[in-house]
Amino acid sequence: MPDSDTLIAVKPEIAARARVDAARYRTMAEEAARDPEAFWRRELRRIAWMREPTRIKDADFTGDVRIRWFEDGVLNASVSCLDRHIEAGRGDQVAIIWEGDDPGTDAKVTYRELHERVCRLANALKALGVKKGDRVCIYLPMIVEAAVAMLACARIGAIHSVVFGGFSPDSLASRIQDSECSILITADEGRRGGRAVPLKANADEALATCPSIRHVVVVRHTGAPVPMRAGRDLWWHDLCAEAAPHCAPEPMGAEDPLFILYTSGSTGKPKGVLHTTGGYLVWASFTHEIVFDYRPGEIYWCTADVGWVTGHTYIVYGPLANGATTLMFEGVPSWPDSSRFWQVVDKHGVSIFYTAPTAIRALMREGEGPVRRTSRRSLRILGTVGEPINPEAWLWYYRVVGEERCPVVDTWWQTETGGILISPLPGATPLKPGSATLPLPGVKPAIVDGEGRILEGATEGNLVLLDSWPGQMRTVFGDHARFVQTYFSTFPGMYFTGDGARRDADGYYWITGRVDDVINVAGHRLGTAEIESALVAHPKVAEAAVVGMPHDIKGQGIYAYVTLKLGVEPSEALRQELVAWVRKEIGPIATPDAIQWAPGLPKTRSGKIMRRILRKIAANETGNLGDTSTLADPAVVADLVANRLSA
Ligand code: 6R9
Repeated sequence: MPDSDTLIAVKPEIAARARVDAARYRTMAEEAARDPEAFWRRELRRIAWMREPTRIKDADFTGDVRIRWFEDGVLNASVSCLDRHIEAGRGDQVAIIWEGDDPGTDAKVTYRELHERVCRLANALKALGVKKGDRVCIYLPMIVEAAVAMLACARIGAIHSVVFGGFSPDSLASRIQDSECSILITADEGRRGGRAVPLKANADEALATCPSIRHVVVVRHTGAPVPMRAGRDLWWHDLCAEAAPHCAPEPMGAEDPLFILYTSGSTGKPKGVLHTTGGYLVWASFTHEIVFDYRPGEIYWCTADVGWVTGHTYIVYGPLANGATTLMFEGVPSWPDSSRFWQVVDKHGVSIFYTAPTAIRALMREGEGPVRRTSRRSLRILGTVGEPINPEAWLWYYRVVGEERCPVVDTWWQTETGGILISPLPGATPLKPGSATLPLPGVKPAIVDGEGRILEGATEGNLVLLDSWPGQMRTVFGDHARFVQTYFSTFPGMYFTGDGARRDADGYYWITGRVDDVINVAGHRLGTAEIESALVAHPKVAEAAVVGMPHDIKGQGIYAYVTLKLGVEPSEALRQELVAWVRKEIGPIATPDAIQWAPGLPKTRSGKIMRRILRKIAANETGNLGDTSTLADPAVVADLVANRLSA
């Protein structure tokens, strides 16, 4: 069994026909660093422009922070994703393969059909009064309409804000309120693992507190009866049937917003990460092509949900900009059985497969049987994203799923980065199980110590980026000060990722996980502050502190310390009540794995909760709690240690 520093050489058969081999990677990285203007002036031509930009880059990470790319360019993202493929004679190629939750259901949509569906919805939205710059919320299951809705917004210059279908009515409402969306696009129900997800019912509950919403456009998906409020709610198919099948694309400045996507941080409510049109699309297309070595005709499958950034960039914008056939899967890996992923790979002849470590770990637990039952001959490239992958899971993916034939690209990036920043390239980079390896051309990572000093060579510390890349987020919607504060104040002049990383003697990066109060549960990013505020909103809870704990499948689990109000007795019933409460407040992804009753929380004399201690107790590292001398009441810790849960 090779250890995690094993080097797996680039496969000659992959390198021979790869878009980027080792020599080409070196040339690209060297040119992008030496003359970024020339490099990006060439690369920007990979997408369609109405007016090609002459200004390339204008970025400053100091002061007010200004990030602009291709500023005088004019384009429409939907043209790159649709019209130009039709103009190039590829209108009959399949753009989207949809695989339903139920193995018997699927659909194929060509570029020509997708174009028409997008134009019809775009016209329908216009008829509802949606204009350039307006915000449209999309709360849909993994169905083709989700991609249609995103592209229809792009077509008319509306800013989409997709909210993951697993979020609760409250979470949906706060996102709609923050960006004052005027339209909500949803469905009667979603379907996952044989169960219905009541999207319209959730939406109705959310809308009680969302006065900005004028209309709700409802996709009939499962056909379940749902109440429709007269004057407000409209059926998608009625609107689209009446709308014209052609819609002129709105000319957009490269720096006009394309979308907002909410993501959790270490403090406060989720932030509306804002991405703009030109730079984002160039980055999506560039990275999708080089990281997955995409070539025309291949079937590409990213298993993420469009509610997350991975779905935005690597199900919709990147693949469609590159004229790929992208697969959208409504279901889950374990249903009807844990062979499902590989059955879908065989059914549709998938060449490139991109998923999350948590799914790999869950499937690994089921053994090799469900994988071996399938052929998987079509697979060429495997990818992972969302959280650190342990070498054991990496090797299982490489050996069992890919039969040592397919390079595994471990892609590190964030909602904020718009696309992949650190990743192997299949034809260029020798692999090390568990390492995201090297930065892509044009990406300038560094590791800094607590004081922001750049550390050289093999080292470990905080991961920062020293310069801008086209796909970088531009601001927090409606709150630029928060953008500057969150990302550029910890280490002035640098973008701080919130992640820790190690760099080995070969210059390879190993992401060690978040160093802030963000936890990563099954690849879903959650702020501990959000879960805490949900807990303290319960009438019986006085105080709560939430930390991540190691979890075999999910990477991290949620461990909550809860202090009850005076006179309230802890009980199993109350524990269950609190679990259900958090699920209702945020959504099932925030379900606490453990709730420990805490008579008090360890605090400094100034009242700050010492999370370092709470993390160690949750991880059962109680032999080494570090310095506790600044605690206001050291007895609290002894109680927490004595009563820790082994969840
Ligand atoms: C794309 C996405 C971002 C956070 C990021 C990091 C973790 C993502 C990773 C990884 C180790 C990888 N993360 N990819 N950690 N190796 N290959 O996941 O965006 O939801 O914003 O999460 O996820 O901690 O900071 P997002």
